This record gives sequence, structure tokens and C-alpha cells, in this order.
Amino acid sequence: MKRFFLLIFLAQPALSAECLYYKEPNRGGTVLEQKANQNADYNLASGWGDQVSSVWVKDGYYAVLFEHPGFRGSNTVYVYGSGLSFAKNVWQRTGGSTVNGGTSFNLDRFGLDNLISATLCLKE
Ligand SMILES: [Ca+2]
Repeated sequence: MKRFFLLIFLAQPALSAECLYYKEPNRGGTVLEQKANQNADYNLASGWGDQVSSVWVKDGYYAVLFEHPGFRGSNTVYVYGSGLSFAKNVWQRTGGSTVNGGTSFNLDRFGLDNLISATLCLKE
């Protein structure tokens, strides 16, 4: 009986969103979930602006990362779950890590570590 309760206690709720944002590089630290096509007018939640250091995107989806609330800022980056990114007007294969059916990206690669404040999560 004791073992049964321990298993329930340890079970983590599965992360089901298509885009995930982390406070630390390499999907470390606290996570913020964003479902695709929801929150179309999306500024990062309180306590998350200028805090995100890595992003994971599911295959078949992409995230658009903005420096400032209201989809503003000079450095807008598109990161695709397929491992592609579009940044500074150049398409590239990012070298992001393929994991859990998607790709994770460290934002320092784009000069956006701890700098994004608004995001979109969309289907490719
Ligand atoms: Ca951070």
C-alpha cells in the first residue's frame, strides 16, 4: 500500500503544450507552457519577461519570439520544431537538440538570452 501511494505522489503531470519556455538553458529551471494557436495576443506571463533562456518546440510547429511586449523589437526569431530557425534574415539548421519529438534551442544563440517578452506558438 505504501508503494502505491508513493507512485501517485511522484507522477508528474505531462507537459502537453506544443511550445515550452524555460528559465535556464538546455530546458532547465521552471517551465511555461504555450498551446499552439491559443493566446494569439500573447505576452509572456508576469515574471517571465526577459527571463527565458531556452525554448522547446514540437515537430510540425514553430514559435515566434519577440524582444518586447506587443510583438515589438528589432530581433524577431522563428524557431521550428524540425530544427530550423529563421533569425537575422537567414535560414539555418540550428544545431538545437532533438528531444521528445521536438527541438530545443538556447536563446543565447540568437542574442536573445533573457530578452524575450512575447511569443506565438503556431502550426507549420
Ligand atoms: Ca534565464
